[in-house]
Amino acid sequence: MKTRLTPRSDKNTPFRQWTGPLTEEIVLRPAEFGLGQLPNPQQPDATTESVCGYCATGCSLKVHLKDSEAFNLSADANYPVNLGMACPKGWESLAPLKATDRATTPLLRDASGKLNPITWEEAMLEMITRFKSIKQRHGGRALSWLSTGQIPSEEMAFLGALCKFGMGMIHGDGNTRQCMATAVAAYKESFGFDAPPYTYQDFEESDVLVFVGSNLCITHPIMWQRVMRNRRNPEIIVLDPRRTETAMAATKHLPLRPKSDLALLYCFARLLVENDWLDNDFIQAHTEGFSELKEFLLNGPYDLATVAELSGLDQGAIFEVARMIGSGKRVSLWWTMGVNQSYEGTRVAQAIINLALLTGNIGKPGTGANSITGQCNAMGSRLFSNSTNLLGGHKFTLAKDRSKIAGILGIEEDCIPQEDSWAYDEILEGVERGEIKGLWIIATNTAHSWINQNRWNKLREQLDFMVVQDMYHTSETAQMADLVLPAAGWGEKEGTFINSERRIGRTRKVSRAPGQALADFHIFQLVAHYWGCGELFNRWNSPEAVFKILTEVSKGQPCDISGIKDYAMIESEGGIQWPLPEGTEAFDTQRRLFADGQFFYPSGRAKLIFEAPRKLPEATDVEYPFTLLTGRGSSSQWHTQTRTGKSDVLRKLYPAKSYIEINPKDAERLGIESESKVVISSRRGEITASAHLTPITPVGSIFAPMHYREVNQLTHSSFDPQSRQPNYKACAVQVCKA
Ligand SMILES: Nc1nc2c(c(=O)[nH]1)N[C@H]1C(S)=C(S)[C@@H](COP(=O)(O)OP(=O)(O)OC[C@H]3O[C@@H](n4cnc5c(=O)[nH]c(N)nc54)[C@H](O)[C@@H]3O)O[C@H]1N2
Ligand SMILES: Nc1nc2c(c(=O)[nH]1)N[C@H]1C(S)=C(S)[C@@H](COP(=O)(O)OP(=O)(O)OC[C@H]3O[C@@H](n4cnc5c(=O)[nH]c(N)nc54)[C@H](O)[C@@H]3O)O[C@H]1N2
Ligand code: SF4
Ligand SMILES: [Mo]
Repeated sequence: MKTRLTPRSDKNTPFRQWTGPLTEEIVLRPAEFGLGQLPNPQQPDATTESVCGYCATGCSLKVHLKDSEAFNLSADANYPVNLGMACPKGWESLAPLKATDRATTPLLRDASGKLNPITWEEAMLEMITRFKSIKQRHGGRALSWLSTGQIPSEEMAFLGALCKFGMGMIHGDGNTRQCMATAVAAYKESFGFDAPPYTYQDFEESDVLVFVGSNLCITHPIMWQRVMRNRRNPEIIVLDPRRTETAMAATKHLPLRPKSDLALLYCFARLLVENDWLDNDFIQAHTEGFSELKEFLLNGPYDLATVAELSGLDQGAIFEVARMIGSGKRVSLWWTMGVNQSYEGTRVAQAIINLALLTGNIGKPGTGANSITGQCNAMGSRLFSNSTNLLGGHKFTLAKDRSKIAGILGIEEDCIPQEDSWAYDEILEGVERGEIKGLWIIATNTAHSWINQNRWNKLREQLDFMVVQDMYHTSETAQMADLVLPAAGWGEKEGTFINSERRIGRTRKVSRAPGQALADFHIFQLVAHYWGCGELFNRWNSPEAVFKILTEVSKGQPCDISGIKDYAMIESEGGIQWPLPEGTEAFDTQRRLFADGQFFYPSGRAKLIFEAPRKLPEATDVEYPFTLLTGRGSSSQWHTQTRTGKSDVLRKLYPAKSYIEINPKDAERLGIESESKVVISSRRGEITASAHLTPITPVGSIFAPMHYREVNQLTHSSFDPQSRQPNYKACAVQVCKA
């Protein structure tokens, strides 16, 4: 197809009247574009359902429409995930759509540095001209993209396919690197595929629930409600240096020293071995590496006395928890960012997986080594973003995988790169070295959330052209862009998300995007068209058509969803967990993996993987004596607050300005008064915040919520070598009165 790249003169031409270079296909589908009609105009006052667009719990919300526009929400009582519950963010999810700082037209930075409104056509021409010129001069490796776990799978897949197969990029990654990469790496190595095994029903059917580095009460409040529905009088054990809301509500809190998890988990495993609290039959039949693990545990410094000293915990408490794990009851082990965001997170996650394998706590109700995912569609990104793995969990490096995908998509095999993409930090290093010149950022706010911001600020200057595609023109990253593309958000577009328990759920368009903002899906269609590779995507003409393609690429994979016929089936089933291969006759609403003890390696066995703990990349010292812990501050704040910050209701529920939590003993020693200003400095930067005095935070550590931009000026660029996930949760800082 030949693309005409002639700009039109009339800047105010409404999108749907464009003729120019748009394909007929796009012109004929205005209803699916942001400017078009809402679905279901026949029933303008109906109620419809849509899965929430914040966290990976994946609650279903009932959306009440008036004149086809959403005006109110309530929690869906019939959905198997949330059973009529929702958290404050869910209840308030319509508010961010109406914010006054929505990006409503594309914006281009002029020579004086100001962002000015332009038409979509001008925006596309600018983006394509600049990116093509970079590609001509430096090759496809000089272009890269950074995306997200917060757009539907159909959009992620389109983006990944467009960038790699259409535009010839090699390197792209997403904010899921900041979040889930460790769990992915751990599962892949241990189970042979990235496969969280559980279903939420396990929260209710477990006798012993162990949460490692997870503050479920505020980060996944509806999962916590599921724990509260457990009628088995469970032991709830929390491993977290802070006495969090979750730790307070638990039956046992182990306030371990930051990053002493690995030694502690090995100590539990050693106690299991020493006391023969093992499921020997399971180990024999379904795992490999047991004798090596045993030797490692018994010969290493993982005895009770050494580990108690190292972790700052009581020997009796450690022993008691090991006994509970080895009790033969239904034990489930859950982890989130206290594990993943670490320089040795993959091994910590695998040490958790090992405990489940050693005790046979997998594949049965109330069990599992269960990574809890963060964003609404982080799980979709893990399978379908086409960044670090080829669509559907395939390998770029395997010829047979490339040929399978090329065949299904009807594209030339050599469109598919034969190498893996760089990870987020490697992409930014590529920018630093001047190898990457053009960057496209979609639905993530790098300038706030990426580790060690000083470095990022310098990187921006290295880029020739940076495009940011966001709902808001005010996000820190959009403010640094050369070109801003206005995107529709959750509620303004169609697609599917995959939640933490592998459940695919529907999200719907219930509101019109403002101005000329378009669904990311349509932006990708436009880019494909203007780039001149629209033909590759002829079949990708609606989210549901793309979903069909995803079901095809998944065939034969552990995540096979070829049995899902269409969106209507997902809705009528109350969401569908993967896998669901074609021909599945009947299936349960709650399904877990590995009921047959068969893992995804050819041997069918899971691997017991271990490695000695490493040194902290930046330990505290006399100059920087505090450990900085970072994480979520409240259930009403979402990440960089571009969305939750727009709700009048939510804003009342948390402090407006940056604060830290510090133990009253440390505060007293330093003469810091409650709510007074303090200066926190690290080797990277210095910030000011108010001090909230609370015994939640242990002596020697401070906690800073990640919702305020300041925090990542302090964090230290260190990464887990297996997963390349940033080590957000431990660096050395100094605190003093302002
Ligand atoms: N309200 C709200 N909910 C959210 C989000 C949000 O922004 N706001 N974000 C979503 C996303 S994307 C994610 S990834 C999840 C994150 O969910 P969580 O991981 O539950 O949240 P965090 O607060 O980042 O980290 C959890 C805990 O790890 C602890 N921790 C720090 N260092 C260590 C350590 O060395 N060992 C152990 N054992 N624990 C440690 C911290 O003290 C903290 O309490 O939340 C999701 N849900
Ligand atoms: N210090 C520290 N830093 C952290 C963490 C931590 O614990 N400590 N946690 C890390 C983790 S786990 C995560 S997940 C990241 C999150 O970091 P980010 O991804 O940077 O955070 P968000 O605020 O969710 O950014 C999403 C962006 O996408 C935009 N957006 C929302 N919906 C859409 C859409 O549909 N389309 C488009 N185009 N744009 C949209 C929003 O306006 C926002 O600008 O932060 C990481 N950073
Ligand atoms: S728990 Fe998560 S999915 Fe459920 S309503 Fe809250 S933010 Fe949405
Ligand atoms: Mo996350």
